[in-house]
Amino acid sequence: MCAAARKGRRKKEAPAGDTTTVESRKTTTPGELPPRDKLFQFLRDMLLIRRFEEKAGQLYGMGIIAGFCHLYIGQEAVATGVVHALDRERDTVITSYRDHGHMLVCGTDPKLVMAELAGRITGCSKGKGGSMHMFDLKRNFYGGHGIVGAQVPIGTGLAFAHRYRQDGGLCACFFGEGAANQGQVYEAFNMAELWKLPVLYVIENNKYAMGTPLTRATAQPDLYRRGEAFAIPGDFVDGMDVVAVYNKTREVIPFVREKGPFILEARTYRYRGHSMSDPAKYRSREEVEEVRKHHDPIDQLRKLLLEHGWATEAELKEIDREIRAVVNEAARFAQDSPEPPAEELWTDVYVEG
Ligand SMILES: Cc1ncc(C[n+]2csc(CCOP(=O)(O)OP(=O)(O)O)c2C)c(N)n1
Repeated sequence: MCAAARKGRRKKEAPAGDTTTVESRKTTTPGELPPRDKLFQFLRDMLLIRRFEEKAGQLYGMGIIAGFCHLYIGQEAVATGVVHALDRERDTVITSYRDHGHMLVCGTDPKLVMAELAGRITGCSKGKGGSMHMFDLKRNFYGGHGIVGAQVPIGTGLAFAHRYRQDGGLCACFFGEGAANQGQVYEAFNMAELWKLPVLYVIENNKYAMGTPLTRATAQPDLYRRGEAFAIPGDFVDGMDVVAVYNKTREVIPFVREKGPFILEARTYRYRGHSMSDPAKYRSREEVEEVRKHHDPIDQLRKLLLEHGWATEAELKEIDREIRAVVNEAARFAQDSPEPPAEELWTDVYVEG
């Protein structure tokens, strides 16, 4: 039986037309508005990610951060909207190498994240993981994975652990639209549905897998339908609208806890290249500018707060100033911290003998 036929499990069909293009993305916010305080938390977290990533980009340019570094600028609403809808005491989070934003919104101290990026001993992985391999057990954040798609079976395993321990938790497992073409993803989907595991698969469709646009690599671009062969329901959301992401995640979470996996495709966009070494020549400057100008997640939330009279321009500027201070402090902390000593070469690493 296909997912569409399962009572209570299928969602509305995608609207006609190519809903995956930036142009056709809706900018209105469906559902009820969360309370004002919540909206301010969204703003703070999205700004923290934005300013943090901008600073990381600068430090990379100065040679203070080296190696791989994938920035999350443009995608802030996805991690923020999803993580705020979770129960942070019990739910787990796992993602790819584009992980700084998820960690920050999970509550890891920005100082520890920046120090990790700079390869310092004070970093959350003692400076030995770097940008792609961060971890924070206390905050139920399970990485940070450099192998495309690897976090999907691992996240499914986390969901199995929730079920096995009967702790009521779920795993929010984030991956990109490029990873959605990987074979291991479908093995994981099959088991997740077979065992009705509490896992929310969040596909962050940012339109490009390195330099390859979605439409060149994917025969069926409605990624939220990728679970149909396994009877896993799905839906999509405007990933540039934090309220929409939050509301949609809250809506599907009871289903995930009680009945099993769900695929949420968040249609978003990354403003920077794939990594710091990518000049992003495969798309036009105008394309990026169009999204920045009309769909930026932070600008949209600011506008919403102003329109409702819930914030003044001065308050918004003050929040930005505070966040910049936090990020500057994190950068100072990272630069002032020492590198790991030579003995650390042999600790916390797996060496096959
Ligand atoms: C198994 C594997 N194949 C290839 C790569 C090289 N690689 C790194 S990122 C990437 C693109 C992934 O794109 P997507 O899943 O859409 O995530 P995004 O980078 O857009 O967040 C590729 C092919 C890898 N790290 N692992």
